[in-house]
Amino acid sequence: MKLGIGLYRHMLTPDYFAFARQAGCTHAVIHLVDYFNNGAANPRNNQPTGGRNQPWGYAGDPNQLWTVAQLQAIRKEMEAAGLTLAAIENLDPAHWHDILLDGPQRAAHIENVKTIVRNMGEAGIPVLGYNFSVAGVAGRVSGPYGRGGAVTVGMDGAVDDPLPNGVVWNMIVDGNAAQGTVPSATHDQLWDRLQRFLAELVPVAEKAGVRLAAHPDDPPMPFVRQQPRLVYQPWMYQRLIDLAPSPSNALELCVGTMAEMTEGDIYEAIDSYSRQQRIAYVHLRNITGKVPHYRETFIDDGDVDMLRILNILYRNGFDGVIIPDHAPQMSCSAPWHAGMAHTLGFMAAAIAALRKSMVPAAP
Ligand SMILES: [Mn+2]
Repeated sequence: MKLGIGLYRHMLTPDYFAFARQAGCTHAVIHLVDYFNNGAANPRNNQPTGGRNQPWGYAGDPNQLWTVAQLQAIRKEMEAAGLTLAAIENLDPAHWHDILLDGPQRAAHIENVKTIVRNMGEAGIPVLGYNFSVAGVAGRVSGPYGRGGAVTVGMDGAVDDPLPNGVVWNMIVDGNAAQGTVPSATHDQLWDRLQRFLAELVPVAEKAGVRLAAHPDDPPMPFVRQQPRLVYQPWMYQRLIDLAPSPSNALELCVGTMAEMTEGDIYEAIDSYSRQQRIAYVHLRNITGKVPHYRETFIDDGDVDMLRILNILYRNGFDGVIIPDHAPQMSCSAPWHAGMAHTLGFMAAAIAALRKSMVPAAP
């Protein structure tokens, strides 16, 4: 088990790399999509929240794919700072929105993702996290809900306003789109889109030495903004795994999102997926409640027994990276850093305790 950090695009700087090393991280997962791009309601000092009818920001340039040189440069810069680049998290909706929508540019967008996967393989970056979702992260609220009044994120009931044309995965892919809304799909249609995506991408990923790692739907509701969700109960991850029996068809397992789900047992689910060796990396986050009413909490303060989760992963021989997902904002001049440092300290201590414990890791 390796301790890592997640860094947004604007955090890919020497200061943040040094902060991660100082907190004990050996690995990092990075975001190359700038979720905050011209997003007025979406400040950079916290996770992009996705409130009611508030897209995060503008998607990137549809014609600029991440190049091998660009990816290699970032990896080397991080290595010089003592960090291993473990994964890129999320595709830019500009590059693949018509795969999600089954739209007219689907074939070109499949080629985009194939190119990105090949470029990552060539640049030595082994995991691509993705979220196969039309509406993306939306419908959340933010406020002083955490211990001691720390600002955290949560949900206060379902959001079913339809998705406006030009918005995909809660980012603006077309600022000049015609008035109107994105038609609703069915769950079967969305699973069919995922199946076709995996059929085309998994062989390319295998060849490139890259694992595709799926995040569950956050928030995990059957529908958000009248668009269906894929993985909104713990057992639905098994359906995704079974679509393509390959180590390159893997999970970006999000403990917080799974804890927000209304059915199943999170400990049994994580035991099952880690036994199958299908977890590429883990988002660790605690919460209280269930959708559509939950709150993110400090790592040591929610409904989930984090030591039990880490013990299950350790016992099953999980040797991938664990990163804090989001952390509450602490009251000081560096709220993001303080929240992350608190979470990373807890995680580092838990991992150290597991290594010293009498429970042997699986061979
Ligand atoms: Mn997550």
